[in-house]
Amino acid sequence: MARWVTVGAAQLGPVQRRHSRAEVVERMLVLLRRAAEMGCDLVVFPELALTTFFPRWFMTDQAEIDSFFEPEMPGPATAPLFDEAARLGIGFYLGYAELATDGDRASRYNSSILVERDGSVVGKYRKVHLPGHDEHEPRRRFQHLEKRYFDVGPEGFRAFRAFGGIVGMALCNDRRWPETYRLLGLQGVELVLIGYNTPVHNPPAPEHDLLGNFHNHLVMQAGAYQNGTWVVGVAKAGDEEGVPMIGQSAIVAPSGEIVAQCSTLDDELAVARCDLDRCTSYKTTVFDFGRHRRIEHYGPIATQAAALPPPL
Ligand code: ING
Repeated sequence: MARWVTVGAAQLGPVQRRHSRAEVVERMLVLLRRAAEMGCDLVVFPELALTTFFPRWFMTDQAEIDSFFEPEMPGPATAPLFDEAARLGIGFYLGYAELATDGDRASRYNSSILVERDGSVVGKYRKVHLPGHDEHEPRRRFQHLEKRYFDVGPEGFRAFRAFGGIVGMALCNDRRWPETYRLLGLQGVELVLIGYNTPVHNPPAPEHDLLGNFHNHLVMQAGAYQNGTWVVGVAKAGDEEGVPMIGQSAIVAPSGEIVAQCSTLDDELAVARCDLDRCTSYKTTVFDFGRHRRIEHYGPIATQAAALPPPL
């Protein structure tokens, strides 16, 4: 028996600072309608899909910074996306900058939301692994100030029942950390959705640049196989404000094989029919955690709360 979910990886090309949310949502609606024609149940959009990747700039004016955030989801600019998706009977994952207020206290997260086919909100994720730096580093060709503009997500990694299976979310740098997949894997996850904005050049380690696309797929393929789950990684790609970003959005099977991939740096939809039951042959054999995983024998490091590597 199979549990089919037809998934569309809805890669976006560059979003420039001059592009309005309405223009971006219009581009997303084109991909959503194409996904409907191709029988998709679920469409995955990138991280921070609604605006340009603003952490590339050092800003001090809070009003300017907050212009990149969404105080409500859906809001006026995104309601058309929610409405059309519900009309088409398609669920979606959307990455966006969340401005959350609790009384007079404001928190700012790099977030994603998961919406079911009936338009109901299944869950929200707030990014844990914030890369980059928090102070201006003028020697860099561009900044990466996620640590400055976002708070660390307090809820961690949660899996949700949706689309006939168990679905988890992550964002961009999260995909590089094995803990992301394992914490979802320990919840039985069968489909991990990850939007990303990844510059080709990483200023602290230019020697890695040539391997950017390799590392992108390496981490998602490993995470998929080692936890017996589908993984969908979706880029905002191309040259944004003079900063080239990788594409190669991909749908990865629990075997670790890439079954669909984007091949441009523009708006592009890659589609795959995903049988969630393909997770079973990994979760019940090589990665049967109950039978084979021995955390009680991994030594003291495994049980320490903050297992930090020794300083270099
Ligand atoms: N971006 C990047 C990512 O983890 C990065 C940061 C770039 C890390 C290049 C390593 C190399 O894909 C975000 N937004 O996390």
